[in-house]
Amino acid sequence: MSKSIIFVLGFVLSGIFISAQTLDKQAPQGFDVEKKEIPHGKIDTINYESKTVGTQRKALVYTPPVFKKGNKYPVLYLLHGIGGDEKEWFKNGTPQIILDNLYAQGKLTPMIVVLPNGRAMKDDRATGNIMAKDKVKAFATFEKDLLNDLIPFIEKKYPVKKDRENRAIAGLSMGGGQTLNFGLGNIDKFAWVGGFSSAPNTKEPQKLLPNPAKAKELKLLWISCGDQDGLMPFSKRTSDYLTENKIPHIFYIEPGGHDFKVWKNDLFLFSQLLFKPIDQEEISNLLKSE
Ligand code: FER
Repeated sequence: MSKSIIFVLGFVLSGIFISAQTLDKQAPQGFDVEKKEIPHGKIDTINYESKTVGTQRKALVYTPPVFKKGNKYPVLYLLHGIGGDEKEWFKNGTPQIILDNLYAQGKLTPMIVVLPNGRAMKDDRATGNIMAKDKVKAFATFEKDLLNDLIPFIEKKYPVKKDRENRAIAGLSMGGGQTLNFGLGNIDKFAWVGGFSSAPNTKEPQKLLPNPAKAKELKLLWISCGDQDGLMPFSKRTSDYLTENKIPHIFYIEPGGHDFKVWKNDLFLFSQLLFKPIDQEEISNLLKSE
């Protein structure tokens, strides 16, 4: 047998391909319930030196249940919303439970997940007026902190693959806007981009992606929003622009509002697509069907 046939067979047999048949539109009951009997990943708190902010900053890092220092892993940077910090996903979205459960079913490519603090300023806590101008601005400043401080730190401290095809970014609301702004603005750094219920900080489409064809280099461009969410126009105008410019992407309108029920479901779906050969059109059609 030729090497390429063995390679392809290996992929198929290990279930590493995701196909529409194996992807639920809504996570099944129990997807976010801790199961004692399965292996668990580990959560670390890290401190990194931020030249951008001039402080030590915190992030959480989730390593998968089977984590061998000798292997190298792709990385997902998962960003929080305007009322949160590096612990928001962990406390309200329990990615460690959702992902442990998916690993137990063989549904994920092993990856490291980094939960940063996306409010890049000296006092980065979600206290006082979270809508204050300087606090909102700090969500834009985070682009520099992420690219110049946090990513290099993670790449030094953890056994990670450092090319764009092994780096993903996703986030909810303000973090969704950051994801689209930073991801589409740095396609040379990220090949997997997921904006969940993206907020008004999302750049206007023309500014977000002045050269739409560049986005064809992405492996996955995911945009989702709850059908009851008042922020829908920001996702819709982005998706419309992509469609007008014939840029493959997934636009998933799901039942729900602006809350973690939606974002947990997004993480459940999005994480299963990461770092695998996927067909965006097939998945898009599946998510559109009634
Ligand atoms: C706004 C409405 C919502 C806004 C931000 C948000 C900066 C963010 C919401 C969230 O992160 O959940 O007008 O302006």
